[in-house]
Amino acid sequence: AHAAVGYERGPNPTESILAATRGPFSVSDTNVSSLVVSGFGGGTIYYPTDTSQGTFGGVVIAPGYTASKSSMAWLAERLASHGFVVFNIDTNTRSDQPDSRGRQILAAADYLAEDSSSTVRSRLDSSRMGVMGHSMGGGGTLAAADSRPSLQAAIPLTPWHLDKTWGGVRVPTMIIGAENDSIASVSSHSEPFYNSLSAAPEKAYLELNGASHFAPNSDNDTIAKYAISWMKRFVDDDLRYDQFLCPAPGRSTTIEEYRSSCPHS
Ligand code: 9J3
Ligand code: ZN
Repeated sequence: AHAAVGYERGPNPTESILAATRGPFSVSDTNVSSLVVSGFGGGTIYYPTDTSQGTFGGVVIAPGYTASKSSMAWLAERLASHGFVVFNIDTNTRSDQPDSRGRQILAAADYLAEDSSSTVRSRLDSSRMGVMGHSMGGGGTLAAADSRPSLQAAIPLTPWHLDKTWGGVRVPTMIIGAENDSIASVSSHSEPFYNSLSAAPEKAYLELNGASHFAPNSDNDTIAKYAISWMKRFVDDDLRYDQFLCPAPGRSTTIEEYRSSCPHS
């Protein structure tokens, strides 16, 4: 046990709470039309209905090449149900490249903080934001973290980027790769990205056993467990989630390998 030191929201976490398809918070959502925003393609904001526990950290999620927000909706809603305001975005065009996706993630974070509805903004602590994305959206997640060190956490999912060196990133970053990814192979993408994160205060690399590039596009309890734990640990400073991150989990039916900067201080 320890004194509360961060922004803990929700009950003491357990394996079964993290394994369920929905967390403890009821979630509502609101669509943001591309016609009323600039710098990204609109999206859906998922937010906890609860107003009794204070504000929640924010998370922006971007899709991959040719994909829309529907590809990440499962994770956006699941993450929100653990106590985050989550903006699952579309990009301006489905062919936007990773650096553009990174700028769009930041534009969406700014929209969330400054221009979203009062219902959303009253629930959001905009000083605590994290970023995520799939594939080229994961490359964009690295780019966003690189250009905005005030972000609290980043999670590139089977990320794809031509730039393999991210030594400028100063944001706690968990990279989730997939062992059998033939589009963004871990040997050319996730692993060099992870190895290059020399300035990240904390980092982790989770490789999904036997998984493909598209594992992040449908319900995946392993992605959910570790992504929720990383956001809780670093967006909320919620030390109750350390138990799921450190000591690093070993190889299992779902985890091919896990590397990290444990213990996270
Ligand atoms: O966002 C992605 O799925 C990127 C992978 C890709 O298609 O890269 C080839 C140019
Ligand atoms: Zn590996």
